[in-house]
Amino acid sequence: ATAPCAPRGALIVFEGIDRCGKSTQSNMLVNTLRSRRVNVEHWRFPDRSTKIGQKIDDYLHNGVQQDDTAVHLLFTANRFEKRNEMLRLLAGGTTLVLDRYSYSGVAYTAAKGVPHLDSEYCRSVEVGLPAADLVVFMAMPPEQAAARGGFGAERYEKLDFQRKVAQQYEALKDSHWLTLDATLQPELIHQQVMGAALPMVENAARGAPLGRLWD
Ligand code: Z5A
Ligand code: MG
Repeated sequence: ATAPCAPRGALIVFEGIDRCGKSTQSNMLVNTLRSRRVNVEHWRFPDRSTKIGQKIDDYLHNGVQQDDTAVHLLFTANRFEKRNEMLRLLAGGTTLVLDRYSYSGVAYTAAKGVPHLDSEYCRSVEVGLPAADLVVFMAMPPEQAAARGGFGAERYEKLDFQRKVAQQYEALKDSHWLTLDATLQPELIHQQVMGAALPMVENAARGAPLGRLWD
C-alpha cells in the first residue's frame, strides 16, 4: 500500500445537464459543511471573473462567434489558470466544492459532434488537473430539466443538445461518481450528497492521495 500523504482538503464536483440543480445542491453542501466547521470554498466553472472567463461569457451569453476548438481550449485554460490556487488550497486543508469542472468540458464539447473534438481529445487536454475525490452526478431527463424554466438564455440551452450532453456524461462515469436522482426533493438529495461527501472530507484529512486527471 502507498504511504499516506499530508492531510488535505477534498475536491468535490457537481455535474449534470443544465437546470438539474447543481448550484442548489453545491450551496447546500457548502453551508452544511461550514456548519460542521469544515474549511470549505465554493467555486464554479467557467470562472467568468478572469479575462479568459469573460471571453467564455461572451460566447455563451452574448452570441459572439468562436471556433469550436478555440472555445473548448478557453474552457480548459480557465481551469488551468486556477490550477495552482486549487492545489494550494487543497494542500492547506481547504475542501473545494466545484459547480462544474472538466467533465462538463468534455461532455459539452464532445456533444457538438465535431470530428476531431471527440471525448478522447477533450480528455487529453485536461491531463494534469487534480481529479475529483467525488463527482456528484445529478441525473435527470432533459425534458424535465427544461420544464424547470430558464432554458434558452444561453448558447447550449437547447433540448436536443442537452440530450447529447447527457449521453456524453454517461461515458465518463468512473468509480468516483455518485449518480443521484435529481428529480427528488432538494433535502433528500442533500442527505445523499452529505452521506457521500463527509467520508471524502475525512479521507482527505487522513492524507488520501489526490488523484490526477484522467488516471
Ligand atoms: N460548459 C462548457 O461547455 N464547458 C466547460 O468546461 C464548462 C461549462 C465548465 C454554463 O454553465 C455553460 O457552460 C453550461 C456548460 C458549459 N452550458 N450551458 N448552457 P453554468 O453552470 O453557468 O449554467 P447551467 O448549467 O445552465 O446551470 P444552471 O442553470 O445554473 O443550473 P443548475 O445550477 O444545475 O441548477 P439550479 O440553478 O440549482 O436549479 C435550477 C432550477 O431548478 C432553479 O429554479 C431551482 O430552484 C430548481 N431546482 C433545483 N433543485 C430542484 C429540485 N430538487 N426539485 C425541483 N426544483 C429544483
Ligand atoms: Mg448553476
